Amino acid sequence: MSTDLLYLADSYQKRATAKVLEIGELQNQTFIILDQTIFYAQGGGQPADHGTITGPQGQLEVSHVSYNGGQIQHKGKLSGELHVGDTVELAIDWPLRYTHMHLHTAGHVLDQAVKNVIPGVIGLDGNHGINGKNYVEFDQEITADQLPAIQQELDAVQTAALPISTEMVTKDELDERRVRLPFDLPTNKPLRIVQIGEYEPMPDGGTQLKTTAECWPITATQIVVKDGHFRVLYQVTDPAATAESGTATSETKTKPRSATQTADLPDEFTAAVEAIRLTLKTPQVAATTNYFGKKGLFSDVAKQLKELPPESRRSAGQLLNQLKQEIEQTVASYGSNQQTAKVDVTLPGIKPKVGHMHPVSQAIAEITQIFERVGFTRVRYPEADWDWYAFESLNMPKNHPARDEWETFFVAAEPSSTKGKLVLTPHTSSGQVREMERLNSQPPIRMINIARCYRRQQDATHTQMFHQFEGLVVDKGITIQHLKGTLDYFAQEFYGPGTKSRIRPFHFQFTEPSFEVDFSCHICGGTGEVRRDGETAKCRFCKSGWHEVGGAGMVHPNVLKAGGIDPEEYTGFAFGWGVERTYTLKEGLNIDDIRLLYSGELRFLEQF
Ligand code: FA5
Repeated sequence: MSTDLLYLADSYQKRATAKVLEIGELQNQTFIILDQTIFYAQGGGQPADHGTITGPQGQLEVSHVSYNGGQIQHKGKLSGELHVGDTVELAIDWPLRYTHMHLHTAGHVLDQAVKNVIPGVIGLDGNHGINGKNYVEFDQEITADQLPAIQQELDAVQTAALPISTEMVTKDELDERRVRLPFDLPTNKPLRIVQIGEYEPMPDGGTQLKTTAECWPITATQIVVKDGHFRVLYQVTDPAATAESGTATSETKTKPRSATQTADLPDEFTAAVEAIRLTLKTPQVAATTNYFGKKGLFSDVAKQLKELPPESRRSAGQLLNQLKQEIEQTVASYGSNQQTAKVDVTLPGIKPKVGHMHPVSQAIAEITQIFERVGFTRVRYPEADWDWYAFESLNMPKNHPARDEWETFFVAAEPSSTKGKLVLTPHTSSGQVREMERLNSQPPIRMINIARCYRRQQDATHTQMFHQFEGLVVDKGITIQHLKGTLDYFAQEFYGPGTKSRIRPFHFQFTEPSFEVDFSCHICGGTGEVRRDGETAKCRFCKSGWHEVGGAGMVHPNVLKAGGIDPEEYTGFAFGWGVERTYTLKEGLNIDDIRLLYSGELRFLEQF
């Protein structure tokens, strides 16, 4: 019988009752298997929980928990007796677990922050506190000068107060939902996905916080290259502990002081030492914990010394001396460990006002995910770019009348001798030739370029600054069918099943043939008619059954040539739509003036 993992449904459960299924001895320790548990078994980069399992005649001090073929082994020191069939009370060491949750969620937030800075990067692995190491490992090069940008994204995700939700899934459901699996999934554990806000869901079996607003501040500290992969190291800082001591961070409290001290020590010993270090983080916990008494935490771990192999004892002794000093210094700085902090628990709490991502940012995140799931790479190009990229390379030579429609803002800057004047990009099509250049004119290209655009326009459906998203696919044998398939896919993913796309002939200089793209209206289901007061009436939302969102077409041979690609060998399609326009057509939004999105009116924005 496998152990029911209660922590998967509720990471905040601190106590539970369970039945003992099996008891045994392993490496001088007792292990217990239960029918259900709140103890997290070490894995996925998250350390095991500690705590107690108490029965009618005895108690197990749990110092390690591991996953063993569907069953959870709770290992530790038994005092008294426990028997198969006993009903036992489980209590986890909550401050330790809560710190692990902060480290774990921070790892996921960091993963997303790095993806926001470096489109297309893949997270390969992570460690969130085991042996005091906190990092997320990526496949692509990340340099130290990208740390400030990563930090900015980390701060933004936290300020946005994004909800963190989890959901149990089967392997087939993961495939159906096209969840990207960057690493081999364990086949012997239940599968769960975690989702932060609208970001791409990730497979995850650990314990998570409920919102990014709850996260302790996260700092990306360093980039380390390991076996050709790039690790972003991070730490979290408990604001309560910092306020008291000015120094407490996951790094200072969980990182072993020197690699030589822990290299040859068993994981369980270093994990026990790290667990004690974590208790030092929170003043209330450190001030009330028994470290040196008979059943004290330090005394307990010190007793393990004689059970270690002789060659490890020297470094274990050094580590214990260091830990002892840390405990003494910390406890002295927090006051006597007999004194509890004076807190008036009757005072009402102050509920901080939390924000969320702007609706346009939410839409951008969702659009990005939809395209990334089918192999597109998100890119960004300059907002102020040369005339060559915005017009000339797109088959719109100087003085061509087609340029008028883009009502362009010119930048008062020195023109480039080869690429012309500097303009505020009036459309994301300016990224097409840049993407071809980035890939050294070597298809396949699957680009999704989402960026701010600028035009001298202002009314209920136009703003001077707006966003577009541009798709560009170039490869051998690309046809209109691929374009139509992509449009249908996006329509159903963004607006829901049943939404259809339609293309109508149009003209753009940079595509041939060119189309305008419409999506069917969700109110009338594409018919243009609704039943009102028992009568058939015109749908007021679309008036025709369809909404126009932007343009598309097959990439013009001259554009391919401008990007150094042979149009005889390759073909491609492109599309470019307004983010605001596409978003406001979503069911239930009822936004009839897109200028409201940029009004800064909180009463409006708080609704999304
Ligand atoms: C273009 O900008 C083309 N670059 C699209 C394209 C790309 C065609 C690739 C073919 C291949 P257009 O000017 O129609 O096309 O703009 C596309 C969409 O951007 C519009 O349908 C609208 O949704 C949005 N848009 C344009 N101007 C504004 C504006 N001032 N405010 C808000 N949205 C705008």
